Amino acid sequence: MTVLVAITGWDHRPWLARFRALAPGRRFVHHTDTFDPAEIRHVAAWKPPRGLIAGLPRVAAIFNLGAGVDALLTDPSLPDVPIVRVVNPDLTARMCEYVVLHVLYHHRGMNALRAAQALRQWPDPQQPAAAQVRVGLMGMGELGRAAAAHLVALGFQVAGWSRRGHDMAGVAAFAGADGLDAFLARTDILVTLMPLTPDTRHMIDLALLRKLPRDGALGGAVLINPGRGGLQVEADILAALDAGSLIGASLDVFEREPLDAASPLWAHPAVVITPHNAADSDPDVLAADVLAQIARHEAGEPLDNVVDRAAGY
Ligand code: NDP
Ligand code: OXD
Repeated sequence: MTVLVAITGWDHRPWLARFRALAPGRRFVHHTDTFDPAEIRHVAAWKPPRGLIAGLPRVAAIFNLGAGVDALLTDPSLPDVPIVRVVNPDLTARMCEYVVLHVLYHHRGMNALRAAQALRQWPDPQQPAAAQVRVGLMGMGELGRAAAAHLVALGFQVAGWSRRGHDMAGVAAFAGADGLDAFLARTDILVTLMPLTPDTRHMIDLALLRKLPRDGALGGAVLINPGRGGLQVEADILAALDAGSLIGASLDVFEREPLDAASPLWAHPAVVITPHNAADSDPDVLAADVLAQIARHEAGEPLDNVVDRAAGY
């Protein structure tokens, strides 16, 4: 059966090329090509046009080409078929690189050091040890747990907060609304790796950021968000930076992407901006996973990494 590749926002051509190279006996079409909707059983999708998948009468499964399914789930017409998301060591390793890079960047006071360099100054900052710094991960799923393991190995005090709690050696566990304030009160560097759902939308607001400590080893709190822009209220991040609830931030994702050229975040000296590339989906790696799962599905075997649609992730 034909596989529909429905990608917007990314270049779809490397995906099509990779799929065709790996499965020359199968037909792959992009959603802008001419095809019969009834020939499609499987869809490989990233931000597909709304209503497109509802128009495929024989669709049996959707393969989301990223880890987060929030964009897909905003389509109210999406048929009730399994949605598979990306869980892959390559994607996980990329996210771990991002988290470690930015935790170390703020831990080592790089914003201040870069500013001093620009002025040809030779400052004498007090550098705390990693063991004095408390990192807190909101979201302890595939990516949060892997990042936590790297941070533990570097010697940071690491805690995780999640919906149902977790059990990971060396990482303090906090769960649900009851555990949130205690988690925030012990967090100098907050890393948000939650999915965007109705429960998590705009959770990173001024009220939450005010609960981060100001007396930690870094002299204040830092936010690192490689999760989703919809988790944060950008005006509140700016207000928290102004008020001293935050001393720095690294943001990979934004409420609207690309970030508006007029956003004050661009020029803020305490903010590092990256263009939603914390963990890119690499077609050379991930197309093979999709094809393997399609083959299993056609053989009547269960799919892996199926999204819980009620939970939204
Ligand atoms: P998982 O589904 O494996 O983990 C999600 C975690 O978030 C779980 O620990 C879950 O709790 C927790 N969570 C969900 N809802 C809530 C809630 N309401 N309150 C508290 N905790 C909650 O996702 P991944 O780790 O694979 O990915 C996380 C996110 O990272 C993706 O959804 C995506 O948005 C983002 N991402 C960003 C990329 C980028 O390039 N910037 C690349 C890849 C992913 P529990 O364990 O209890 O279920
Ligand atoms: C993802 C992403 O969810 O790239 O995988 O944002």
